[in-house]
Amino acid sequence: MSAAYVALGANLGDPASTVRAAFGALANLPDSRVVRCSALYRTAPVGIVDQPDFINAVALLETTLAPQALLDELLSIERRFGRQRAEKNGPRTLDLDLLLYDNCHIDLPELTLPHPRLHLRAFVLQPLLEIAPDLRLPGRGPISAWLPAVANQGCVRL
Ligand code: PH2
Ligand code: MG
Ligand code: MG
Repeated sequence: MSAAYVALGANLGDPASTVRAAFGALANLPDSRVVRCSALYRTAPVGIVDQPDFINAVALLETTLAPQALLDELLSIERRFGRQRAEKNGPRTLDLDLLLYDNCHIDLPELTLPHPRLHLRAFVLQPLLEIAPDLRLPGRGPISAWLPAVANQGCVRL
């Protein structure tokens, strides 16, 4: 079994209901088990700031799916929730990002592991810290060390 951390994000429709329903979709993935789910967080948009606030969360899965197979499953869930890819980093009904998969390093056009920006985003670090306080990022040390730098990003636990 491998450990995979997945980030959930939504800011269109009813994002809190969507993220809760997405936890359910993750629980139904083949050859996988949801071990832990964070609370929901209301977060200020990072990047394109002129869009609605996000609801974000993180889940820990145990899985025997390979990283790319897991990614394909996540993209399939996004499509089922009506995801349309218009503007990069723009508003979305559901975004599921693979953050970490064991200590794997992968550098492919469709998948970079660890996620290259996870240590710069309060909306990922804060829920990660909640479910895995001792987690270390391969090559970057403990996640707790990265939190002070993102303290100015709006992120409120619901
Ligand atoms: N996702 C992005 C860009 N900006 N900001 C917040 N607060 N939450 C997100 O999930 C998010 C974002 C690209 O995936
Ligand atoms: Mg994303
Ligand atoms: Mg994504």
